[in-house]
Amino acid sequence: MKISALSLSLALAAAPATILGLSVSAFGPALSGCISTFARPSALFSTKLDQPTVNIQMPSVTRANVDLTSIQPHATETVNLRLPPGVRLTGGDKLRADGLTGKGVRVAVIDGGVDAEHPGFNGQVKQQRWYRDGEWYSDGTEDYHGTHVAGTIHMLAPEAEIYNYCVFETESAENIAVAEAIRLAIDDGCQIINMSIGGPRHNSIARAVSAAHSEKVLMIVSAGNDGDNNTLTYEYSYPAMNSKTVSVAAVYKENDLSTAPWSNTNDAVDYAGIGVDVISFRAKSIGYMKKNGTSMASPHVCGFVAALMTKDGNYSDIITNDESLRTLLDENFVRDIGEKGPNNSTGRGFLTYLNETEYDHMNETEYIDIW
Ligand SMILES: [Ca+2]
Ligand SMILES: [Ca+2]
Repeated sequence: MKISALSLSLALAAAPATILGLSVSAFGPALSGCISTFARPSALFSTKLDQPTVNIQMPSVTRANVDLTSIQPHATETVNLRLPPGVRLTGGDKLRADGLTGKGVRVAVIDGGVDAEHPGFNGQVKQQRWYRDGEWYSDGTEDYHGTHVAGTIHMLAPEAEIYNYCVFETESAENIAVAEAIRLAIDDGCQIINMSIGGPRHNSIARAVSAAHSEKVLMIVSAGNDGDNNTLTYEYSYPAMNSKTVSVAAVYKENDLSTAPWSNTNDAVDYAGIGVDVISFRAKSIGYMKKNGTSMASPHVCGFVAALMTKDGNYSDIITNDESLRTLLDENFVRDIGEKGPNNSTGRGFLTYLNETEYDHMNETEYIDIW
């Protein structure tokens, strides 16, 4: 049976409260324990099949009434990207201004296929492995999960090299594909891995995660979309629950970064990223699309960390493994959400390169107008 990202999205649309259970049944009992992606349809809790896409034209540099001074393309970019709100709230503009562009950093995107030809990537998708039968970016249903995820990472770390490992649309069991992809990413010299995927605990993946951890490869993982809007109940998803990975919850841009009701809550959640109405690249065309999910929150954190890891930057020597990363983030780049201190829905809080003043300014005045 063919596995694809949107199979899950359809299952999500049908009954978002039981995502993982449904994803298993959707993939058939023979594949129980399967891994799924964590995108959600745009309309929350919709019971019908929604197209999770809002197509947005590529920005024009001459657009009226828009201050473009802070959103000029990076020197190496051939396309004038307009940085989306989530990227800007995470500090995308400031990272670029400070020269933290991900140069010298290799990021693994274990996901669906990425449309490497999308002009927004500016050629930074350097390698694609595992699957190359038919169109990389298409599963025939316009889900385009991998391209969207990789796009967010790229916009935060425009000079990072993206290595794409396609673990969907394979004919084999995808758990094995994920474990294999993690090992390939280690061998390929990736320093950080984004996994906007998840499922029940699986030994092959746990072993691969341990291998990556001992090789000091950072792993940023979506917390999962199984949330019941109750922080006191736990929803489990792996490899996010694995203590060797960084688990990322989804929050809204609005209302003081309130938690998305479907974002998993548990004591393994480490941080939060923007995961609602996230604008990123749309495969198969020049442009953008909007998606929801912890799938979209994780790449904000991954891209941010990749930027911090910029070779010869201020933080490249500090981030040497998972533990040093957490210490750096906790001491410098966390914006607490809700009750003071860590909690089950957003962990230690929202990660951003902006200081409090800059964040408040961006939040109140800048980011929303340009879209
Ligand atoms: Ca819960
Ligand atoms: Ca808190």
